[in-house]
Amino acid sequence: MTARLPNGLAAVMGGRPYRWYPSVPSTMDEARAWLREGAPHGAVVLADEQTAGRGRLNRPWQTPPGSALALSMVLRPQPSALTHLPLLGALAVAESVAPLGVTGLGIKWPNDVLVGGLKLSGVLAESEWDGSTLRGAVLGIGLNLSQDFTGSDLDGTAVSLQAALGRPVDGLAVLGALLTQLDALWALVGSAALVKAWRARLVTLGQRVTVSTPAGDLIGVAEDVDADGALWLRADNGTRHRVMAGDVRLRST
Ligand code: BT5
Repeated sequence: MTARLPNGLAAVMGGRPYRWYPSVPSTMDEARAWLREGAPHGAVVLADEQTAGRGRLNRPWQTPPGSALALSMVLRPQPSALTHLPLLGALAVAESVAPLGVTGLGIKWPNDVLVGGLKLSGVLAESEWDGSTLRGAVLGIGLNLSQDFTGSDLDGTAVSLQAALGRPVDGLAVLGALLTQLDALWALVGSAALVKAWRARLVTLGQRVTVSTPAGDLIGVAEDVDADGALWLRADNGTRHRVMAGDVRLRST
């Protein structure tokens, strides 16, 4: 494995413990295994390619070789702060690519980073429990660097940083910026300041949306988010709903 480490990765990682794989089913599983072995807070698993990358609800996440960042960071949060991890991931991605001059950048509730309505990055937070004791959490981030989605099954829904900027990107520099943001924003996890900064980048508020939840679809206006990052939706019949997890689709009517 070491022989194939990409040049410059060690410098970007500094003193941070990390494991890099040319190809792995999912960095989530590697990071969870490492967490169970005692990985410290901030340890990172990275892969050039994932053969079974996953999103929420076990949906597939595509990471072809040489084209994207795929990483999972081991975190040791308080149980009460678990709801903030998706916010941390999405905000860190947005803040790390914003200085590159990406236009139309925003976060779709709760944790998709979009450019011009297309998905640039997805975030997945998972936790490891020992009965009722939280062992730790893993924050997974997939960030498209250079894929061309034209003609693929994600044509019209996904975008890479290179396509958004119209120029090649330095993946190591993006990784460095992302890790810097994750470390800095970690200090805000559990606080109102994190929610405020994340809320300021949300493109969902004030929009008419369909929210698919495990309990079924809700249609209405996305009114606000609360201290946990939950979405408050005013349904067409006037009732208000608090949604902790779900998928949002913008509606034209
Ligand atoms: C997510 O799920 O967006 C979370 C994705 C997390 C991926 C990272 S990569 C590192 C770590 N290791 C893993 O195995 N996972 C994490 P969700 O909101 O459920 O979105 C999944 C949907 O996004 C899929 O059903 C596709 O429609 C779409 N999708 C898949 N690959 C994509 C890509 N590369 N770019 C944009 N959209 C994609």
